[in-house]
Amino acid sequence: MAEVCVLGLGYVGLPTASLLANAGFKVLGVDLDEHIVTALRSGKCRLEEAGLSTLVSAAVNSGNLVAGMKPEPSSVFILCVPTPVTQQHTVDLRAVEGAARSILPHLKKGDLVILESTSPVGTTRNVVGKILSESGLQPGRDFHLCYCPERVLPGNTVNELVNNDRIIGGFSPECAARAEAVYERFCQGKITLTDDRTAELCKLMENSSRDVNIALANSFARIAEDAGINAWEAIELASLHPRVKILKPGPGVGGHCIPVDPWFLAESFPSHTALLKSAREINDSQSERLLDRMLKSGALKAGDKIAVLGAAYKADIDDARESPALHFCDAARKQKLTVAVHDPHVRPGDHHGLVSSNDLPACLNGAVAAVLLTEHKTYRSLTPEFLKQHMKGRLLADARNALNHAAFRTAGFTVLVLGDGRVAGTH
Ligand code: SAJ
Repeated sequence: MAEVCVLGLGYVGLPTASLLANAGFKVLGVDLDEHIVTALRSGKCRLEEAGLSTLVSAAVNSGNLVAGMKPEPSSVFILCVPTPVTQQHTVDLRAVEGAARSILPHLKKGDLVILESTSPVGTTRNVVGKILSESGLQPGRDFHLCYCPERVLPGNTVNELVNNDRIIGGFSPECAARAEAVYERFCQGKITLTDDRTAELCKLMENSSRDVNIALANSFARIAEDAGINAWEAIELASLHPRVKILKPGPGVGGHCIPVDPWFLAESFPSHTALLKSAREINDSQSERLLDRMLKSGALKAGDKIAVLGAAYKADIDDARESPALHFCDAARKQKLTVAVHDPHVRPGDHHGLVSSNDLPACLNGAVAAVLLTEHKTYRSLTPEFLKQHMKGRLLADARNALNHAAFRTAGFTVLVLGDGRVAGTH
């Protein structure tokens, strides 16, 4: 019998299962995708994350981590399954419900069930707890039930899983104390106990707050563009104020968390979420605005090719879920432009074929314009000579303020920088 059963072996479940196994627990990792299970059985991990493959292979080689497609009896069940948002901006809890149902036959007195997936307020008790009550066992009385949100930053997952402070929300204080005994085996951050509903709201507040703050930076970028000012400089100067810290503008907000989570609050509390909805709209329309500026430059016409540099939603990761590149490509194709997307990390087969190639010259070849959407390290050293060698045209848009604009302008490029409204040649 496993001591811990982790359901969902994605960006959070896999490192969590591995850390628990390396901390000495007998762990069963469960996923419905047989490719993930097969890969894990041979000690491999498909995710590109610093330190993750070493962690996974150590856990598998120790014999403490095994993989399967179905849960088995265990003392602890941790649910790390996706909670996506639908086209109508409502939460899709089918994976949580399915995971809860899959452990129902195995649940026994004294077990601990933890939900980690980001979820609307009340999901732990009203969805997971309710389903598990069909066993005749009650949360808080017969088994322990908790909500323990993850807070890790993709790209730094392993480090943050160990070192971030953690919140544990218990259905009862006893439930929370039981979960604390599990997490403290690998978590070196401060662990604070609360109730399940507060922990659920807390997680949604964290990501909504970041979304709103990015939308604020993007609004400032729009103002600066209209006013003929460089927002990047203005933001840096405003952030010298001791109580002001403005985030960076960009082509929008991607990933599976920040663009999704505010909708959970909007769905449950429509009267109090005008600010959150407005932030979503601003962030979602950023890449289309950039395309508009490119079109207004007059350098592009129907049929022309644009090279999109960067499909991942942020620098130096291989994840393109909800990436601004998806919005940009859709908008460009609507304008009858041909789009070729390059990314050094995202595989061409992933994300419905978003990435055309991992070969940069092939992507740039014959392009009239190039647009940098993700500031991957490899792009920072791009030179005008390299782009000139492969591109047909000389339009360059930089959504991350990451390139040496002066060098490109000197080499004859028209350079549009998101958030910089100054007229070329005046700076
Ligand atoms: N972005 C900007 N400007 C900024 C910062 C970010 O445009 O100044 C963009 C990024 O380019 C990216 C998006 O926002 O497209 C999100 O990136 P991120 O690094 O802010 O966050 P995520 O989605 O990778 O991870 C977030 C984190 N939440 C917070 O910082 C509050 C992480 O701690 C959570 O664990 C994670 O969501 C999650 O799983 O919920």
